[in-house]
Amino acid sequence: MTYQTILYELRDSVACITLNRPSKLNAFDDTMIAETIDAVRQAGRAADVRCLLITGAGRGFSSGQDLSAFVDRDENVTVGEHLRHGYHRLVREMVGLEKPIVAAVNGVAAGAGCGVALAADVRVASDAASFMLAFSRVGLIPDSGINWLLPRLIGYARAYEMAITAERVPAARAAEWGMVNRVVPAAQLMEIAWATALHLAAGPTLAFGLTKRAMMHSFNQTLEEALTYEAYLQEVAGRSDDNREGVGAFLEKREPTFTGH
Ligand code: LHQ
Repeated sequence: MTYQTILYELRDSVACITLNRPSKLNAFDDTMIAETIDAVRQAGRAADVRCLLITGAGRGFSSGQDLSAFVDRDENVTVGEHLRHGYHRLVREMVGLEKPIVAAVNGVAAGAGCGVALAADVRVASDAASFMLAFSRVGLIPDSGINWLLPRLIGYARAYEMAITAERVPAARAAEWGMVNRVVPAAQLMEIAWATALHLAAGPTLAFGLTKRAMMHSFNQTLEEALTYEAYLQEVAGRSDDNREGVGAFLEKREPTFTGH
């Protein structure tokens, strides 16, 4: 698929998606939603991709739904259908992707753009970035999985307050709250985000994928269920080349070379 609204680049086992509608702070129109879903799927299917990096072109990460495109939409499509057909599929693809996703949050992440950032696994934010649940400004509730993802990251009180005030939360406060993993100077963001993604891509990525599955499943499990599932997944990891390599490297006092198998 040739993309019009995103860039897709592959470098040393890292696929990078750049949301690319900078004049609208990378607001999502239907094309950008469809292309981002397709690119995440492509990264999932490609055996040579072991980590996904996602960022925005220009000064924003994403300002969420393109409101002008939404006003001009086919009126037979309800908001619920728009979500089910678009953002829900995107969030499911990201959360279900058994490869780590690094979001390089370069600027404002608002509305559904915040949801996309939250659906990544590791957020590296520029000191110029901010997070905003813009929904209530247009009389809506948070969507794109935010009601599920955000209280789990920062707790109900902060998440609910972000939703009802729609205030911009600067990167430093977001880090303090546990919404981002680290904040870096804007000028170094992409260098650090690429280094993070390349480092992860050289790791035991089968185990990284299984860890994501175990932790995501745990949210809906009892301790007993989580222990059972964890033992099952560890059987899978325990049969991997990476497990053999990791143990061998430790005993031989050398650096391991992981393949993701
Ligand atoms: C935009 C947008 C935008 C279009 C900036 N659309 N043009 C799901 C299902 C169904 C329905 C609706 O929504 C959803 C999910 C959602 O995401 S709802 C929330 C939608 N997003 C928003 O409400 C955020 C709207 N944007 C803003 O409040 C501001 O742009 C923020 C605070 C993000 C950034 O402010 P500034 O840094 O001051 O930038 P700006 O406002 O000047 O924006 C730059 C340009 O981008 C500007 O265009 P212009 O032609 O005047 O230069 C904006 O109109 C355009 N833009 N966001 N979402």
